[in-house]
Amino acid sequence: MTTQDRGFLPDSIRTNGATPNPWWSNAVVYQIYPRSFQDSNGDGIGDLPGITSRLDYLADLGVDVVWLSPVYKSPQDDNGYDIADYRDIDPMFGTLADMDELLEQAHSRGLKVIMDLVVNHTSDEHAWFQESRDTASARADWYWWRPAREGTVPGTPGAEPNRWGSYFGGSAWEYDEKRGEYYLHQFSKKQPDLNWENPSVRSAVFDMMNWWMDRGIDGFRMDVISLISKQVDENGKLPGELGSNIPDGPIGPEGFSNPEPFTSDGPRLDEFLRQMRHEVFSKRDGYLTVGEAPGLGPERNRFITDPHDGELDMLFLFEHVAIDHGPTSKWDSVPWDATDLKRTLGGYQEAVRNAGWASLYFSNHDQPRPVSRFGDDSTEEMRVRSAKALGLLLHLHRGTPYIYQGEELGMTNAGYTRLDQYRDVESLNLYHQRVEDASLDSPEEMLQALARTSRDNARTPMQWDATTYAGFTAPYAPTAPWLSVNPNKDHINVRQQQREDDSVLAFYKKLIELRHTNPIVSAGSWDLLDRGNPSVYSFTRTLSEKIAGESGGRLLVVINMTSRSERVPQDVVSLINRQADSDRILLSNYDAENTAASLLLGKLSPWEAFIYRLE
Ligand code: TEU
Ligand code: CA
Repeated sequence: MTTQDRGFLPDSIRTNGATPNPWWSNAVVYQIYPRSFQDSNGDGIGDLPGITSRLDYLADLGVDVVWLSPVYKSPQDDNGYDIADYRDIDPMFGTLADMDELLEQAHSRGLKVIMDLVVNHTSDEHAWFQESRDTASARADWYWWRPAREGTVPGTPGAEPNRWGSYFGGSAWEYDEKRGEYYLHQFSKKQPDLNWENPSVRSAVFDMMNWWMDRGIDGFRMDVISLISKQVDENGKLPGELGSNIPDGPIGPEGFSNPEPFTSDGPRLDEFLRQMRHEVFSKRDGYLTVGEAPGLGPERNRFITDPHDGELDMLFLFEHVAIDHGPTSKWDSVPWDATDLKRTLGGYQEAVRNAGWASLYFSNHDQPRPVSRFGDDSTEEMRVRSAKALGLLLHLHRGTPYIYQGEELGMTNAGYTRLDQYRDVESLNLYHQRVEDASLDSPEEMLQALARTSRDNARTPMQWDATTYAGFTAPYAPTAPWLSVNPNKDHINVRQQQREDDSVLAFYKKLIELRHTNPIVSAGSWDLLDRGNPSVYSFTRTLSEKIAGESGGRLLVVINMTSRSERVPQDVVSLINRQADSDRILLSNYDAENTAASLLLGKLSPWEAFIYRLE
């Protein structure tokens, strides 16, 4: 198969008149976190030659697109989301030549490659920022510089320009001795926010994007792209700044306000994204753009992804990965049930019914592992059943599914019990601030919160086999992996699952194949059943024969989201009409006979999930 025909739907099939049949309309994307995927040189850190050596695995899995988390030159304060040179590869990951080789090898296997684009901020070590520290330089206005509050001593608490807190803890402002002013950083202090108001910043970013597109990449995943336009008053002042006409938001328990209402979905976001489309993508095709969009809801998703509005192909929304978050912080967890997922995922689906497109994800390098979080990893049997159930649930929605490395194995949270096992800047900052500086939590409480929610849960090395370092790096490698391997690599690993027909891996392959071969899965409309049921998630997918001819039809999808048996919902009973024909079961995480029996008895087994062909 060539790159061209992968992902294409037959011409006759339109996605229900909505998005006009782009190449990615039945594609599946696989996210690689390069640090943790495959080490090729024994330094304990994954790298580009390592990824290239595993492309056959990805081709065999059947995915269409690979998204690489950042591999650019970086001091690695936030594992590469702090970029010091956009046009070079960090030596830790390899060279530009290694990147070219990866692209060539991927393309020859029919795989597209998109890179992470991190342009809300750069590293403080980027040449742009270093120059910007000098008020006389041409780049003086490339970042959000502000003086200390009048009547305060610069650099002392309370002298910050406003009260915004950083997402990684502490103030969002850092004082720079050289410039004698503060700069804004929504993330770590080594990630200063770029000033997109300045047209030269925008053209420098678009030049760089064109440079990569010309080099042969197939698009970008755009980091926190919803944050690039900040709300300012008519004098260019940020909320809460001295003399600003816009007040700051409420101050939280840690003494800071949340910048999100003022920095997410700012007044010029659409304008900036259209300009980007025009400057970088308008003369190209066969590419994919996906924007990470904290703070945006389903309606804005519809607008931004509607091709008529000319912005982005799809967005990552956050509502469904916040259903277990407490009211003020992701570190307090609250109970959730299937109705929360139906409300959030369902809300995305309903908003793009007639225009626009959805991305589908449970997992990425920032989220805990879905099988530990939404599934049940307490026994091996439940881990396998629930990993498959969650995969089936997600992949049977309408949109573009994203698989994060290891999700296809049902990899679990890290299970760390000590602070010295963590590496993530967010986790470490938080512990220091909440436990050591402010005594808001006890060490035990914080370790529990980290074990549940830390981003390092997703970042443990990929489990290829059962050897000492899980095949991520050679067992005799001089350096241990940068983050320790989960001991459950002994039984959860690629090699093992490739040998078993009923592994989570084998099940994911079927899900991917189904999206490629069954137009109802990629194009059919989505209709929720039994909205109020807290235990069973069920819906139908329908593709009318008028659009799809023989490929049309209707699928019923049912997922028991608990580790108990549950009654088959009444809606499902009436659709199946007591036929319960095992030949109609397209896929089940039990076997088809078993599922047919469940339907006849009206009782679903724990985490039972299946697709039933109605018409
Ligand atoms: O994440 C931004 C984001 O909104 C998060 O998921 C964030 O990690 C979380 O809210 C913190 O509590 C993106 C990247 O995916 C993340 O890895 C980077 O650290 C961040 O941007 C800054 O570049
Ligand atoms: Ca390496």
